Amino acid sequence: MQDLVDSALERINSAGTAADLEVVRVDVLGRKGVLAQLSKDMGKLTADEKVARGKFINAAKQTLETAYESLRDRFASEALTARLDSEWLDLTVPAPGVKPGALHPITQIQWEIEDLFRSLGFSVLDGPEVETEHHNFDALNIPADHPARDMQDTFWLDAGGPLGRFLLRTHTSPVQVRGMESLPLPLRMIAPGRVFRNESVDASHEHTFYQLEGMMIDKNVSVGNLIYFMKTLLSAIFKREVTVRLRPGYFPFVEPGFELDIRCLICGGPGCPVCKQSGWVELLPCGLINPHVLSKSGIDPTQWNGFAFGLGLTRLVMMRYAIDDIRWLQSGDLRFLDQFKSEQFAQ
Ligand code: FA5
Repeated sequence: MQDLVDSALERINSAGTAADLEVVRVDVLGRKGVLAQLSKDMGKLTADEKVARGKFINAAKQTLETAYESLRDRFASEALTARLDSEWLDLTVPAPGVKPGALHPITQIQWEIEDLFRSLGFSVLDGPEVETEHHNFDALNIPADHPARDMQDTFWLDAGGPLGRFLLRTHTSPVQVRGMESLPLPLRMIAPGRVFRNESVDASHEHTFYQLEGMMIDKNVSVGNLIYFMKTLLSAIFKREVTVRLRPGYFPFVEPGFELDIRCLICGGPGCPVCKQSGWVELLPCGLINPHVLSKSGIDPTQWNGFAFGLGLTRLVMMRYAIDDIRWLQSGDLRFLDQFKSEQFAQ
């Protein structure tokens, strides 16, 4: 009997593959296998012999099953390892056909200007794109019945609060008000961001574009200070001489107010669709802060004054890279965007 068990064990241990082992399992442990043979003549045995045979069969069963299971598990683990090796995937390898992205040219220039103004002691503020009527208009000296509201038609929300209805901000100037509410005096701040207007789109006008607001409040701020900062900004961005002109401009929140225009860098002056054939592009309206605006935000205009400007950031990017149509900037067209990669990686 022991021989039978030994040779069954030998057969199990010498199975070379999972398939061989399965055949052996049926032969040895199956219904007609060794164990079944050992039980075959049980009926002819005495009671004591039956007990001894039962014990023997149980021990044999355990030995054979243990040998079988350990070999079965070994084959399974080897199969799994082989499969993992063959299907091994390096998740860090870039997928074929996916090109690394880059910062949008507006973001690149915005960051450059932020760095410049930080170096001049300005804080960089962020404001909400969904604004209150108070911050976007009233606090800037543009009450509900003022014609200046027509210059910036926008998208109104049904909801509102104690500070009036909500709207998509038409300019970054509301962040001036938020700056006056939150920063101690004297203050220097800039606020880049996205603004929205309900207007027809053409080569130089978008419904959604970027501005960069700037404001300085101190004692005895002059137009000379304002012009100094505007010139510093333009020469840092263009890194060359650009022709500008300053002319009076009307904005209810500055007095006096100016329009700073840049000689069109697309056509160089003779006229094109970007400059509406005028040779000049409106870029940087600015002025000294209207005393009413200061007092509306709780600042004493007899003690403090300041300047503010509202750079057309999207237009500045157009001028810097000679982009002849503003619509390229929001097109998401990779043929356009790819051109700005090398510039970014060079920095
Ligand atoms: C304003 O938005 C004022 N808040 C600017 C200001 C701030 C004046 C502080 C004084 C003191 P304006 O509507 O002109 O002004 O817009 C400012 C600049 O944004 C323009 O010079 C122009 O460069 C840009 N801009 C205006 N409308 C568009 C448009 N639809 N698409 C692209 N750029 C525009």
